[in-house]
Order: sequence, then C-alpha cells, then structure tokens
Amino acid sequence: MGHKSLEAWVEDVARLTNPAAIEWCDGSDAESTRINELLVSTGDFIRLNPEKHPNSFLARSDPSDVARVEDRTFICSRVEQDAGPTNNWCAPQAMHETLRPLLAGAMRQKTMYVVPYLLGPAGSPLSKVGVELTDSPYVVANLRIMTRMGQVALQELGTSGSFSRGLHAVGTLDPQHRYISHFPDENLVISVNSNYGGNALLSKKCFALRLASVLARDEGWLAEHMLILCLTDPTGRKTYICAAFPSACGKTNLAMLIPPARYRDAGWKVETIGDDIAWLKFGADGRLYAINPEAGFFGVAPGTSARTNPNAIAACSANTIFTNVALQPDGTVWWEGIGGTPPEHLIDWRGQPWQPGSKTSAAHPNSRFTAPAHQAPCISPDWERPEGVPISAIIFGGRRAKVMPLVYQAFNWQHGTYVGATMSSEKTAAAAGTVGELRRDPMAMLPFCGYHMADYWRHWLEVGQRGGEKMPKVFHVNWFRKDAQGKFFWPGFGESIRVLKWIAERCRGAGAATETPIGWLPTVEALDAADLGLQQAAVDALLRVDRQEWQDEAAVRGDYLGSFGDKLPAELLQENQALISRLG
Ligand code: GTP
Ligand code: SPV
Ligand code: MN
Repeated sequence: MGHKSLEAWVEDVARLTNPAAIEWCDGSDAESTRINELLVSTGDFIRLNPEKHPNSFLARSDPSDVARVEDRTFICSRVEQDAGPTNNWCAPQAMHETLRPLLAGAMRQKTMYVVPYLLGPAGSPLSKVGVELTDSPYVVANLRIMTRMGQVALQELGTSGSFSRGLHAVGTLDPQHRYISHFPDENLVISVNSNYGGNALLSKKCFALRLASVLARDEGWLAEHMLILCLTDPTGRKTYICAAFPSACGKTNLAMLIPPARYRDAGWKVETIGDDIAWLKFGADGRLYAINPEAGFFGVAPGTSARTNPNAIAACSANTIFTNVALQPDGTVWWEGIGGTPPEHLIDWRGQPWQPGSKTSAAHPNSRFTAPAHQAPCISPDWERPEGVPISAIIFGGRRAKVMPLVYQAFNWQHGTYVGATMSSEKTAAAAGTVGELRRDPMAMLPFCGYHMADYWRHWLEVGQRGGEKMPKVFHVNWFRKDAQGKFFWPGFGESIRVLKWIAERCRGAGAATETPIGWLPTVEALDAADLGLQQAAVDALLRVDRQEWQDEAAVRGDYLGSFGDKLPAELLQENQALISRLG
C-alpha cells in the first residue's frame, strides 16, 4: 500500500494489542457480505426478515454500553487549560500509561481491522481521511455505512497524505475502565471498553467533531453538531440552512421534514444534505459553505414512524443495522413510537420476552438505525457537491418546556454567537445521565468541543469578523414548550415548515417580525399557523417573551458565562448585559 507512517502505526498497534490477524478493509460489497455473515455466525447480528428488511440486521449491545459516556470521555491536550472547564482532562502521557495495560494483548485471538475512511465527498477540498484500527466487526459494518470506507479513502491518502488515527479495542466492556480519549496534539483517539455508537465509531463525534473542532480552529473553519438542509420555495428558490440541536432533540427529523399537503401543493420542499455533523468553510465568494462529512445516518429509532418521519423509515428499509430495538416474531423490528398498537409478543432490546404493559421499554430509548444516506428519498442532489452548499441561516435550539418561544432571530452574528453560547436543553437518553435535567449546551457542542469552550466562542466571533455581511443569519427555535399538562404546544415535525419558511423569508429581508428584548419574533400572521387549529393560549405561549422569566434566564446565563473566567470573550458578557437592559 506504500503509506509508510500508516504502515508503521498499524505495526506498532499490532505489537501492542497482539491480534491473530490483520485485515485491511477495501469497502467492497463482497467484504461487507463477509463481515455481516461473520457477525451472524457469532450471534452478534440477527438477520432480519429478508423480504421486509433486505440485507438488514439487529445487534444488541451490552446493557451497560448503550450511549455515549461523557464522564469517561477525555480531552488529553498537552496543556490542561486547552481542554477547558467543560471537558475532562488528563495529561497525554498519563493517559497513554493508563491505556497501555488495557490495550496490551487486547486483540489476542481476534482480527484487527484497518479501516480507512473518507469524511466528506471524494475530491472535496473540505474532506479529510481517518483510519480506525478496531477489533470489532460490528464497528466495521457500521463504518461502511457511516463513511466512505476503504479504497476511496486509500486513494485520497496516497503514499504521504495526513490522516486522523483512531484505535478502538472492545476489551472487557468494563464501564469503570471505559476510556474515550482524545489526543488533539497527536490527531489521535483511543477508545477501550465500549462498542456503542459515538464511543466506538471513532469517525463520528471523536474525529468529525472533537478532533476536527481543533483542526477547524487552527485552519479557520467550523466543525459543528449541525444538520444541513435545503429548503425550496414555490418559486424554486433554494435556501440552505444548518441547525444545531443537542443529541436527540430533532436534527434528523428536521433534516428530513415533509411539509403538510397545503405547503407541498404550493411547491415547498425540504431536502437533506446531512443530519448530524456539518463542516463549514469559506468559499471563494466569501460565504460559508457546508459539507456533510458522513455518508450515513445513525438515527434515533424511538419516535420514528411513517407518520413523523417517512423519509427515515424509507432510508432504513434495506441495508440497515438496527441496534437495541425490539424484535417481532416475524423477523421485523419494533420500537416505541413506530405507530400502531404494540404487538402481543416481542423480544426486547435485552433479548428478553416482552409484552404490552411491561414496565420497561421494548426498545432502548437510545436505540438506533444505521442507514446509508443515499437511501433517503429526501436526499438532496447537492449532498455530495465537493464545494458544499452556501449557508444562509444557522438555527440553534433545544428542549425547553418553558421560557423559550417557538422561534426568534438574533440581531446580528455577535448576538447570534451569544444565543448559541447560552443555549440550554433538557438532557436526553443519547448520553448516560439523568434524562430531563436542564443543562447549558453551547452550540449543542458541550460533549463535542475538543478544546476550551471560551476559545471556541472566540473562534466563532473571529469567523464572523471574517465573513462580515456575508455570514448566515442566526435563529433560535424550540419545538418542546409544554402546557401545564405536559403536552407540547407545537405539533412539530412536518408542521415546522412554517418556521423554516419564516426563516428563509428573513434571510432575504422579508418576513414580518416584531422586535422584542431577545430578538425578532414572527408576527402571528407571518407564522402562518392559522390552519393548525391551535388554541389561542398555545399561540400566545409559542410567541411569548415573558419579562420575568427572561430576567431569571439572563441571570443564570450571566453566572454561566462568568464561570469561564479570563478566556471568556467580553463581547458575550456585553450581549448578556444588553439583554438585561433591554428587558428593563
Ligand atoms: P442525535 O442523532 O442524537 O444527534 O439526535 P437528533 O438531534 O437527530 O434527534 P432526532 O431527530 O433523532 O429526534 C430525537 C427524538 O425527538 C425522536 O424521538 C423524535 O421523534 C423526537 N422529535 C424530533 N422532532 C420533534 C418535533 O418536532 N416535536 C417533537 N415533539 N418531537 C420531536
Ligand atoms: C449523538 O449522541 O449526538 C449522536 C449519537 O448522534 S452518537 O454517535 O452516539 O454520538
Ligand atoms: Mn448527534
């Protein structure tokens, strides 16, 4: 293969982990079939009904290994300050010493797969190569869907190209000795004792966000936890929009939105470019262009149905890996919120019999499907454009039962950076911890920023300086405001087209808006929601900016920003002060 430093690294790792065999993955169909059959033969995959789910499989992870583990995720920068207060830090040397005994002999009697992959379209100046060494065929099967894997990456790499290194060993799955360790100064990730999602598919959050955010800071671009969509209006005009919501807060669903009939008939359309990660760089015209570094969707299963997201259902109709969902006797999958009445008999995600009325859920709340992006009927013809797509709007959002209105627009980029930096959301099942607890999650990057959060905000402000008037407009949305009974005011999903429409109008200087202390809100008419049959109380709640609630919110934000100390860009505190004075 002729890439000296790659070959040397593979040899080094093999010496340490001692695999019985080494296999270089080429990404071919034949290889995929062989890996899937291997997983079936070891019982790690259950082949699903080939008529209903062709070439698709169910995997069950260890019950202690079902989500990202933020308390076991480390940023091992040389200087502790560089990791910042929001990351767990460990000195690189000390972490290497901790990991060495866990890795020593870890692949004995196993095959070590060398998985080269490309993040971003082939031939794109924005794309980057990674290589993951793993002893998990499950990871190989997932990477084949999630990335452009094998030959295409080796070609891009040539004999001397640079690449990010990921080393993954399944180990014993001991949660106490689970480490998801990032070494930004070595462009390296080492993961041991997990075989789930973002902990093990090192292309995703580890490389495309944590390491890439550091590269982006150094190279003048942005690596973000954002979907990318294309909104087409009845005149055929296209608006490209990115949106950053925390994990399990609606990125996949918004990226695949199908407008209700009235909008569809009028000519409104949403197409998907990406559903989780965006890399944004300046184009020759001075605008920000986004690519989706991934090639597949690792989507949340529960709540996905033919009613809420038919595009996702179609995307995972074949060639899909389902992890931790429930199994029906006929070899089809099931999860909470898939629609219809629950079947009488199921095997739950742990492999146990399950019946309606059982105390536990049949599918794990963070169960997922891994599906090729090109299988989504809504995939945009532009999704593999090497130069990316020009972004007009960036949306922030989270789950907030109270306070946050349905949508508002920031006054300018600096204010928008403040809006993103002070975002908060109720926690979900995508990470281990207490579901529902409110936490600040700046730019939806709290678990994914590979360096000091305040330096990251400084970088956002600097990128804004560079882009000037050509920067995207910034918005904030909240689909999750609840009434006193705990019911969502906003129907969400396809109906959110109304919000996208207003955003697109604002991007071209139209769309009626009311100025409020927090930013511009749509007028009731501009929201165009009359046909939704919402109660007046719901409309009021969705468009309400309550002075007292916002004064309380601003006070919390002030404390939060203050906790970042010297590195905090003064502009963000000024924005908070300005909000407080506008609130009067
Ligand atoms: P990650 O893949 O973890 O980054 O998640 P994500 O941001 O892509 O979230 P996703 O779209 O998968 O949605 C997560 C959950 O929120 C699913 O159960 C959805 O059904 C639900 N959800 C998504 N959009 C809406 C909405 O507009 N309203 C409501 N009420 N729920 C939604
Ligand atoms: C998320 O948690 O934001 C995900 C799933 O997209 S994982 O790949 O596990 O990070
Ligand atoms: Mn995500």
